[in-house]
Amino acid sequence: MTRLIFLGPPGSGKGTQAQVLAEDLNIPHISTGEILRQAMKEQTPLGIKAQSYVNNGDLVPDQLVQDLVKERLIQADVKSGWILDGFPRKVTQAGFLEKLLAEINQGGERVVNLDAPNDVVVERLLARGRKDDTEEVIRHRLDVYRNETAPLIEYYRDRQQLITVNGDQSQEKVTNELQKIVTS
Ligand code: B4P
Repeated sequence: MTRLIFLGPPGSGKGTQAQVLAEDLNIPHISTGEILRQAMKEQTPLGIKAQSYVNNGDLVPDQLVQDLVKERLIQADVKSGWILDGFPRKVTQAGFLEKLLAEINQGGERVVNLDAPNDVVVERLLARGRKDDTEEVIRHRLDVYRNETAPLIEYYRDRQQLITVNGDQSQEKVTNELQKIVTS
């Protein structure tokens, strides 16, 4: 049973690696960023509320993402495991998740901290060129990461759930390391 959380700055490879690993393991890849972008595309009430935050590189309010994570984690397909990519992103969201997982009997999750230096992630994101991948928005997302998300590294280290992987390697090398971790 694999339950993994991917942490790391924007552009560190969370989404890229989570997708590969989830396919390998045949478990759902739950990306809050993807769910929000899909909702924005379809202009659902969630998408309309989220769009200015996502486009500016700000975190969407906790309540919105927490509701969507809760709804997703009670679906039948998560019984065989899951990979959470991009959630939690704040200590408040981590507290919410801890409580939720206890309620729905889904403990034992491990946390992968994918690390990569700022200049590397800026270059990758500029090359990708999503709507929120302009230089100004990327710099802002990195500030938000440092202030809001990086404290989760200590949070999960204290709970002995943290595994750090160097994201500044080829995609294949990172995938190999992650495959070793999930099979160990
Ligand atoms: P996300 O969708 O999570 O976006 P991200 O942090 O930029 O990372 P992503 O996973 O897409 O990119 P990756 O590193 O894989 O969030 C977007 C927005 O949604 C947030 O800013 C926020 O507004 C909102 N949001 C999401 N979750 C939220 C939450 N919990 N609370 C509040 N708001 C939330 O890949 C980047 C690029 O690098 C790709 O082009 C890839 O091909 C390349 N790449 C990856 N690995 C590489 C490697 N090893 N070598 C070379 N290139 C590589």
